[in-house]
Amino acid sequence: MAKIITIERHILETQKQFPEATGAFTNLMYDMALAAKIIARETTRAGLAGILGAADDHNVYGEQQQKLDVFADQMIFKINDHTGRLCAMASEEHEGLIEIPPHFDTGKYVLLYDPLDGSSNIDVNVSIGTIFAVHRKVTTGERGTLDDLLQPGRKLAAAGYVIYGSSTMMVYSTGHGVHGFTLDPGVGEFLLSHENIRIPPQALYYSANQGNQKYWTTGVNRFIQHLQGMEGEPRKPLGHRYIGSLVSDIHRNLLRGGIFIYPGDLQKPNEPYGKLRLMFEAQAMAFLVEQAGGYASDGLGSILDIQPYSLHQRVPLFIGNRDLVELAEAYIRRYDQDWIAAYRPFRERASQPA
Ligand code: P6P
Repeated sequence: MAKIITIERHILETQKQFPEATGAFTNLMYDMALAAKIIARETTRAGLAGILGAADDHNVYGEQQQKLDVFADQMIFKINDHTGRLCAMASEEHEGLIEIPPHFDTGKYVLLYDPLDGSSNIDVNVSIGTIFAVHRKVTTGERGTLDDLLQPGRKLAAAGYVIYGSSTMMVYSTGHGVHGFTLDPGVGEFLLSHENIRIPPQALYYSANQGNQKYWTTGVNRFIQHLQGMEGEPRKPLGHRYIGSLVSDIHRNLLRGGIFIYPGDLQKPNEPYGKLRLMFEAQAMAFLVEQAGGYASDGLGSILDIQPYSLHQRVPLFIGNRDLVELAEAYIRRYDQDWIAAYRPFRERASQPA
């Protein structure tokens, strides 16, 4: 019979090999696993809310029915605010830093999270996800500050995502490989199902919203046509798969090989940076994909090397098989100097004098 490995056992076993992986990670990952189980339960019921929820939009427990992303956001905060492991948090649903309540102890990590990414897909029963990232505290005060949150992805202590799909999976890394756990609802435990995920060397898919094609830059357009076997070096065309839920698209490409792109464009010349958020989506996914042997870029260079200047800053994202992401960079360097000139100041803002 195969070994039954829970998240706790897996981290304890990892700890033996890497002493610096402290017990705090076990607890932090468990906190996120608990949040995932509770959110999973709510997402599977979401479609029923209208039926089960009373006319005054209270659910069967008499609780005020909340939008699922608000519920997820509050759930993650409440599970983490009192543990003494964190000195600050930040959420895609909140404009600024989220303080640890003054009556709780603080710790040496900060948590950044997108509580329910792709939540517009809930009503049509498409899988959605939670994304989270953990940085180490770098400031000396007791409570965290923006400097503890706005760190480059290269410094991440851990990151992960939960995918609420045909099954609920939690995928995370503490810097020693990427590992996937599948929720056994009967036991209420996440069990190791995908140890040491490595992106397959041959990509099968590309993921892009073709509806934006008219706005894509020349380099991006020619890169996509190359993936379709119609431009540049002859190649077998890649299949096109696009769910419109970042976690689902990247998870599939991680397991099967592929590239996801959400490029910047010049539709609005003063907003050349695309749609996805660096601190709540791109950094965590870039950390995970690089840990699995892939690569993530904003078109100019690694997402993990970007020094953030704002919690909600947006970045273009090319993520997946390294050879394809680097090819995208080459197409952009060759054909998109005008876009690069418009975007570069945003990428380098943090290093400019305030
Ligand atoms: P579009 C969901 O809203 C999201 O933030 C990601 O999960 C997803 O990859 C992207 O936006 C989809 O954006 O413009 O293609 O609908």
